[in-house]
Amino acid sequence: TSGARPHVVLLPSAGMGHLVPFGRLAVALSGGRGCDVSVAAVLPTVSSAEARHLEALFAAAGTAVRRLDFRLAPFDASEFPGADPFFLRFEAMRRSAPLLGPLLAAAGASALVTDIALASVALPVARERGVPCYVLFTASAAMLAFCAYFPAHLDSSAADGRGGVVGDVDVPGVYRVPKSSVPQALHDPKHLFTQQFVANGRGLVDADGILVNTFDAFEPEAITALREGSVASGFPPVFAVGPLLPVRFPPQEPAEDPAGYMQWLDAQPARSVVYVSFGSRKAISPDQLRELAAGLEASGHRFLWVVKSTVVDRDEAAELGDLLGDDGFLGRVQGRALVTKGWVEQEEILQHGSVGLFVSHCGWNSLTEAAASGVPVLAWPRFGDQRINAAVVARSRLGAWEERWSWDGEEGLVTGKEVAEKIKAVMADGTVAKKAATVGEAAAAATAKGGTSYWSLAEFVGRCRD
Ligand code: BUP
Repeated sequence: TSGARPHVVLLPSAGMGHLVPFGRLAVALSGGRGCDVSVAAVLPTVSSAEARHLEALFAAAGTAVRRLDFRLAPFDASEFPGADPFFLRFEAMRRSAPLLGPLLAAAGASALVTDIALASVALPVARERGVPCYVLFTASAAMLAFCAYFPAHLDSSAADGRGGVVGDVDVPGVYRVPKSSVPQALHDPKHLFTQQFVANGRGLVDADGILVNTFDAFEPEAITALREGSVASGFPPVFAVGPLLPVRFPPQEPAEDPAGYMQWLDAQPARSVVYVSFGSRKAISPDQLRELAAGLEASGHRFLWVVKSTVVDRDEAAELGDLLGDDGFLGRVQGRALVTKGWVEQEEILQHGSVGLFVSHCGWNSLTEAAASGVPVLAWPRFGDQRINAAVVARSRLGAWEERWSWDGEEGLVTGKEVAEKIKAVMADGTVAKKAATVGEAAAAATAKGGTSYWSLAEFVGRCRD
C-alpha cells in the first residue's frame, strides 16, 4: 500500500566487485531511507573473501539488513570446461532463478534489486509474483550504455553479412567504443559470457528501473543518452546513485593490517605516495611484474604496492620474494616503499592524505572510490569492462590513460622505463591533481542531501513505496 515501509530484496552475484556495491546499497537504503532491506546470501559462496564480506556486512548492519539464504540448485560445471569461475557462478545462479519466486514470496518483498548477471532470468520470476524488479548495475554508465546497445549491434552485424563479427561499437548518443576496448569474451558469439551478456542486455528494457553506481557529473553523456532513450528506446528510468559510500565495518580481531600500511602512510608526506593495485581477478605475468617493479623503483617516488598473483579474490599464498624475483628489489626500495600481498582496506588507503596517485586496473568500484577521494588515477586496464572504464577516467579528467598500454598484449611488455616516465609525468602535473580534486568535490556534492545521487535514491525509494 502507498506510504507503507517497503521491503527491498537485494540479489548480488559473484565477485567482490559485485558484492561490495550491493552491501553499500543495502546500508544506504536501510539507514535513514525508511526501507526494510534483505540481502540474499548466495550459497555456497565462491571465495572465502565473499563469505567474510557477507558475515561482516550482516554484523555491521545489525538488524537493519536481514539475511536471506539463497541456496543454488546443483550445477554441473563440466559442461563448460576451462570457463572462468565467475562466469560459471553466473550461470549456476541463472539456472537457479526459478527458486527465487518462493524466496520473494516468503520474504514478502515489495521490490527486487538484482545484479545484471541475473537480469534476464530474475525479471520474469519477479514479474510473475507481481514484484517490481530493478537492476543495480555495478559498473559504469558507459558500460551500461554499451550493454544496452550491444545486442542491437550484433543483430545489425548479422543482418549485413558480417556474421556477428564485432568491430568498433558506436553506442548511439554516447561514443564509439573501439574494438580494442570491447571485452575480450564478446568477440566470440558462442562464449558463455557473450550469451549471458546479450540476454541481460536485451532484458534491461523490461526492468522497472536501473540503479547505477555513478553520478551525473562524472558520466553526463552516458547518463543523459540512456535517460533520453538514444541508446535503446523505451529504456527504463536510470537512477545514478553513486558513489555508493563504504560500509564502516567494526575493526576485526586479529587486526586486518599486519603489514602496517596505514601506519606507514601516516609517516609519509601529503600526496607523495603512489598506490598501486590491479585487483585480484587475473594473474599478472612474472615478466610484466618485474617491469612494473623496475618502473616503480626508477620513478623515484614513494609507493605502496599491493602485489597479487592468484586468480580468486583475497586468497594469496605465494611469497613476495618468489613473485618479484631475487634481484634485491625489496631491499633497494626499503624505506620509501611498502610492498605487501593479500587484501588491504583500499577505501581507507585512498582516503589517506599521503596518497597522491592510484595506478589502477580500473575495476569500477576502485574508480568510484578514487573519485570519492579525489585521488588521481593512472589507468592501466586489464580485461573485461576496464578499458571502457579507463575512458571514463580520461573523459572526466579523474586522471590519465595511456591507451597503448595493455597486459600481455600483442604490443608486448610495457617496459619499466615507460612506467617510470609516466608516473613521474603524472605526479609532476599539478593540473591532474586539481582536476581529480574537482571530481572529488562533485562526488561529495552528488551524495550530500539535495545532490543528484541523493535525489535519485529518494526517487527509487518513492517508487518502491507506491
Ligand atoms: Br584487490 C582489493 N582491497 O586488496 P573493483 C580490492 N578491494 O578493499 P573488480 C580492497 O574490492 P578485482 C583489495 O576497494 C573495491 O571495492 C576495492 O572492486 C576492494 O574490481 C573492490 O575495483 C574491487 O570493481 O576486479 O572489477 O571486481 O576483483 O580484480 O578487483
